Amino acid sequence: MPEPITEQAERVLMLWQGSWVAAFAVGILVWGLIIWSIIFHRKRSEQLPPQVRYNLPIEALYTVLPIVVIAVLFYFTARDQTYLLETEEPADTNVEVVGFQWSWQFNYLTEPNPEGETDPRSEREFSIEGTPDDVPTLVVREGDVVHFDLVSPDVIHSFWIPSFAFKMDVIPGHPNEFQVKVKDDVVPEGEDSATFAGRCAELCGVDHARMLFNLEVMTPEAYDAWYAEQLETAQSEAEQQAARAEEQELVEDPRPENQPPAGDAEGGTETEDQPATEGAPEPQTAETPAEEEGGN
Ligand SMILES: [Cu+2]
Repeated sequence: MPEPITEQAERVLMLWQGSWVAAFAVGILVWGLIIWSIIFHRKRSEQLPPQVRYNLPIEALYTVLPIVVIAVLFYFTARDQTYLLETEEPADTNVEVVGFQWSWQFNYLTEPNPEGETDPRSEREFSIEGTPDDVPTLVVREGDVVHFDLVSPDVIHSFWIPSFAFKMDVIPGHPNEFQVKVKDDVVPEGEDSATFAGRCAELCGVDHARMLFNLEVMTPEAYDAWYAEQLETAQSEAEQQAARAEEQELVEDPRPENQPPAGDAEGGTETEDQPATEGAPEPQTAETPAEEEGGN
């Protein structure tokens, strides 16, 4: 098992270890009984041993004991599952994870987007998008509560970070969510960040195996600097885009503004009535004086 880097992963590890301890206890009991009967109840003579049946206490025991074992396992599983899917605590960071064929996009949002709306209330601050050749890096801050909204535009993927000891399906049309509390001691002393592996855990097509990403856990100082830098880059990009769009509008504007009145105002019927005359306004001005003349 990889070293858990979230409080939730710690819980998963405990459940896993606890289940093994329970399994071992049952195993030791069973192996002990087998060995005991092999050693102390070997065939001693040709005589058939006394045949017994319907031992009520033993039958009750081996009915009740498995039920107790299962009930205990069930209790801890249900308790931990509830804890792992808890999203009540306000998150410090909100990341919308878009799994697509075949990479990931991480959208940093101002608030969670559990409905997976394409036009969410929450603002998108910036995005990190990968390709199969250019593996993206998801960055989180040490000690943060990080909320993940999982959405897919195409097929089912699975968002898996082994160090979270957790994975969750990314399903088209069915947004999923979970959140983790990153532990405080993830980044080694004297360093700015620690990197972990992430991958898609659901066979999702021919390039499924290339659907990798990195998780970088940064110290608060490093993360804040990184975040500010991302915001700045996103802002200047948005400004550039706006400037480009404005330029384009200036170039394209004269046409759409001149054309619609000519084509739209009088509709198709007018052009059918007067196929020879060019432009609608002219016949209109010609008609009005004619009407006035008729009235007089
Ligand atoms: Cu996938």
